[in-house]
Amino acid sequence: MKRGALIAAVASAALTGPAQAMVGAPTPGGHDFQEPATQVMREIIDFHNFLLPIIIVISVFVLALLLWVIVRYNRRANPTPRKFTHNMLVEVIWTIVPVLILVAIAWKSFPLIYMQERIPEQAELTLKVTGNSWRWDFEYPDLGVRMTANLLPEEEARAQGRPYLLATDTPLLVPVGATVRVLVTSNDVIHAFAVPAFGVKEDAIQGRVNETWFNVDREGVFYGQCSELCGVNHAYMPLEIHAVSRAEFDAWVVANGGALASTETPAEGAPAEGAAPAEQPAAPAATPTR
Ligand SMILES: [Cu+2]
Repeated sequence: MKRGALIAAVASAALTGPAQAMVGAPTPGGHDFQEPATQVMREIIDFHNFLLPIIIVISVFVLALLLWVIVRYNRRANPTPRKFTHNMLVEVIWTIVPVLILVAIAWKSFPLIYMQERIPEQAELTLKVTGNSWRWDFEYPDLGVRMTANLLPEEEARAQGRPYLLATDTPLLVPVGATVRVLVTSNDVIHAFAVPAFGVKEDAIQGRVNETWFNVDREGVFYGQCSELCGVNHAYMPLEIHAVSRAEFDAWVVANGGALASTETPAEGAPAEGAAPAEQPAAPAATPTR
C-alpha cells in the first residue's frame, strides 16, 4: 500500500512537470515538519529540535519522581512519615534549575520571534492577502495584480494529479529569493494565512491588517490552508503558492495585467533615468503603515 501511494505521488509529480514540483505539502503518514523553504522555517525547526529533548527529559524526570513517590511513600510502604517539611538544598535546586532552563530557552527563542515578527526593511514586494468566507483574495498593490483563489474541484484535481483540498484554481506566484512582505486581513470572520514550509501563520482579522513576511529560497509548489476555525467551509480554503524564477514571475505579472516597473528600478538604481521619477512616488504610497 505504502509503496503504491509513493509511486502514485511520484507519478503525479512527474505528470505536472518540473515547474510544478511539489515541495511544500503534507505526505501520507508523515509526522515531521515539511521541508523548509525559508530561513525562518529552518530556524523554527532548529528551535524545535533544541526544545524537544529538554521537554522529554523534564517529562521523564517528573514521571520518575511521581512513580518513586507512589512506590516508596505510599501508606503501606511508609506507614509513619517523617515530620520535616523543608530541605534547603532541594529547594535551591528546584528554583535555580528551572530558571536556568527557561533562560536557555529564552536565549534561543527571542531572536527567532524577532526574526519572524520584524518585517525586513528591504522587502521588495508587498502581497496583500484577504480572507473571505470561503476563498482567498490576493493582491500585489505595487504591481497592480489582483486575483481570487478558490478550491480546485475534486474531479479537476484528480484529473490533473494535484492534491485535492490543497490545490487552488488560481495559484499565486512569488519570485524565488525575494523578500515578500505580506499584509493579512479579512472581509468577514477570522481566517489565518498559514503556509507550513514558509514558517508563516498569520491571523486574518476583519478591520485590521497583520503583517508577516517570507523569502522562499527555492522553486516549487507550496501548499497551505486557512488555519483558523472560520466556519462550515473552513476545510475548503487552501493556499497554493508557486515559487518561480524572476523571469517567470515577471511574465505572470504582465499576463495578469500588472506593471513591473516598481520592482525593477530599486534593485538597479541608476539605469532608466526617464522612468525612475515617475515610479518613485508610487512605491511609498502603496506601502501601508500601522
Ligand atoms: Cu478560514
